Amino acid sequence: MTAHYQVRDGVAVITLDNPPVNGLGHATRLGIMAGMTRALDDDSVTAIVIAGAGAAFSGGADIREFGTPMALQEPSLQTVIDTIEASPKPVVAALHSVAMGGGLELALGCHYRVVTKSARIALPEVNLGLLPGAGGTQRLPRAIGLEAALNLIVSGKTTTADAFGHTRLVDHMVEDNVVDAAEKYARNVAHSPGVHPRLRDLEVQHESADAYLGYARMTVAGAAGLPAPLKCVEAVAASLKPFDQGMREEREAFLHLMATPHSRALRHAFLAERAASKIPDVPADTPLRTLAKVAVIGAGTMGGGIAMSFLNAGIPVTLLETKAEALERGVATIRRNYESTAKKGKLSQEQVEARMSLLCATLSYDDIKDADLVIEAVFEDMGVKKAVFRQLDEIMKPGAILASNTSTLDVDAIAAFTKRPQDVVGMHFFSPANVMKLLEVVRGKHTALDVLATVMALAKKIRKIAVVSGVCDGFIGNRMIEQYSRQAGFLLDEGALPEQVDRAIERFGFAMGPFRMIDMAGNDIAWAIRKRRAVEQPSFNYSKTGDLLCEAGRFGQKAGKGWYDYKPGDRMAYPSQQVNDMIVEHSKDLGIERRRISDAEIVERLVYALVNEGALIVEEGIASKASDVDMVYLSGYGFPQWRGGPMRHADEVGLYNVAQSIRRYARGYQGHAWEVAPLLQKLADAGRGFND
Ligand code: T1G
Repeated sequence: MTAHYQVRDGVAVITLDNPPVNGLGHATRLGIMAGMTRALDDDSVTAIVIAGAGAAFSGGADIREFGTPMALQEPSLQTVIDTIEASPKPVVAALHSVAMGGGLELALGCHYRVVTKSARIALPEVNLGLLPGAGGTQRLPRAIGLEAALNLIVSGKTTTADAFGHTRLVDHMVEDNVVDAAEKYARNVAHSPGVHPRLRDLEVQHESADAYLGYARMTVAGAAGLPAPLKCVEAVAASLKPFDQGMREEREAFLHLMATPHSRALRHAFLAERAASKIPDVPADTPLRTLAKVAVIGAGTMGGGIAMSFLNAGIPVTLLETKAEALERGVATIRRNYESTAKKGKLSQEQVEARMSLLCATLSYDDIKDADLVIEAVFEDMGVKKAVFRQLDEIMKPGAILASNTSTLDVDAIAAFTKRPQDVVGMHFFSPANVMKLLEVVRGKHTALDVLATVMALAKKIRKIAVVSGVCDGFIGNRMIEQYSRQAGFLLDEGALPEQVDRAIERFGFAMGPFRMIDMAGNDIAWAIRKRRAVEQPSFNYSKTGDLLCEAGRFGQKAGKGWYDYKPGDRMAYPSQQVNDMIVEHSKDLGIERRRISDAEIVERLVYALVNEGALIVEEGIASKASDVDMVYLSGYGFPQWRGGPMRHADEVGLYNVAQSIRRYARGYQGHAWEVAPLLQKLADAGRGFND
């Protein structure tokens, strides 16, 4: 059982001890119940304190238990809380650091709460497609009021305890030593007359509840088709009813949400994000290299954005350029970005100056030689990379990590330009690098384990979601997006138009469809990749429509025209008659009789192109697990969070069905592009999923 029991001067202290965040798994719930039984049976015990060992009071129900019989196994969290609330002896919660989800609900079931000011408080279940399922929607409104509780529950946001100092959520606030304070508080109330206060006995007051709740329903109605936010509103609304009725309504809604695909996907994404930082063959206790000083080579869009990622985390950066005007332009862009953020009120002027003060700009390699990490973000050309890495090999101190921001080039080939390939790694940021969460960490065949461990720890510090990729063309994300874009082009040949393809996949949940996306990134970039591919892999063909577009100078937003037309100062994408006529004409040239293509087929062909390539990537060991592929698409390519990523989505559809659909498309136009990946077939035959 993962809870300890100790009696100190008449006060029983039950300490949750289930690292890393005292998740309220079955063993912990058993431990609390055992402690409560001992305390209630012991006449020498006059009061009870519940505390958390280590870094948290409790991070809530144990998410790893969800979807298993243990999640609802008695004693359920509900039973534990009911036992606490019914105790004739006062129970005092000692909240420090983190009290979230079921952890906060456990505290709400106690008679009193002693809290450290800085404790992080949240009911974040909505982020998992759920709602607080152990009384939070009923007790929190009684503790802090209907509106404050609804805002906390629907937003899932974290606040600190000092925001609730004046409410029934907090009976006593301390700076630290919360357990001692709670024990003292417990002794004081142990002999207070009458029954001990229970939040369930309070009434929720609101002068115009119906109007307020009507407004709340309206504001969450458009939550991207997600059921949880509205269910949260309804459950909180039930707190205006008798307590037991409200509890029944909360329970029913919780069990319903637990069974939705949205929640399964969001819980998967939560665990996948944390699993991505674990590299199977890199021990968790691998010593990290020092990382105090960072240098970035190249002050262009990527270099500037990368530098900002470090400055935002308070890490000093030396930015190196070869030409003075490029360097000045780069520094000015960084300042301008911070100033515009400050104008939006998201940064103070002091913070802008503090970050700029961490930036040092130079034209001399000499100024970066003692950096612990140098990231080159120079022109995407192997010749240029070779010159840079040869220079770095000469001047950088021993043990410095040499990273390339390359998005397509072979990291092993780059490492071979140096005499220290073990110190070379890829750090593929996504533009804009100071905004996008995804960082592909590309491990070369010689990259040292401590280099990987150091870069993964650094990624967390600069708030990136790092996913390790092996060396291949396009690593994980871009290799998959190439198949996705290929299918998008073939769909145009057969009968679809850009706006139909984009609309279909955006209805599926993507932030942006393939044609709007490439218009923003630049059609000439895709054109260059197709030209390179035509030389390297002639059999790897594409629709010619993309080339026709570029030959007409339609490079995208930057050219004022691409797949769509654009108006100056307006980022709206307007369907282009000229492009649509070109597409129809091209089908005629191919001798294809255009057909009506359903949105369902569009979505399947785009998404299964990702899934199938993702399966090959996992099978080749380029990604160590399918959930890493999901994290790349959730954090870097606008895949809908509530579908959990392409591999998770395929699991939800059923790999048997995915394989069948792929085989159907293999019999169609450009069917040679479809061949069911062996891993996908193997799992389908075994009735399993990628993320089992
Ligand atoms: N269950 C199991 N493991 C958890 C966990 C949880 N609730 N929360 C965190 N972990 C693990 C995480 O996987 C990682 O593991 C490690 O802890 C550190 O996490 C009935 C149904 C608590 C603020 O949604 O927000 O209660 O990778 O890297 O940045 O109504 O974790 O080390 O093996 O995030 O310091 C509701 C989710 C659950 C809180 C700590 N609770 N957790 O942040 O560390 S549902 C949540 C967080 C529920 C009830 C309902 C954060 C944190 P590993 P970390 P961190």
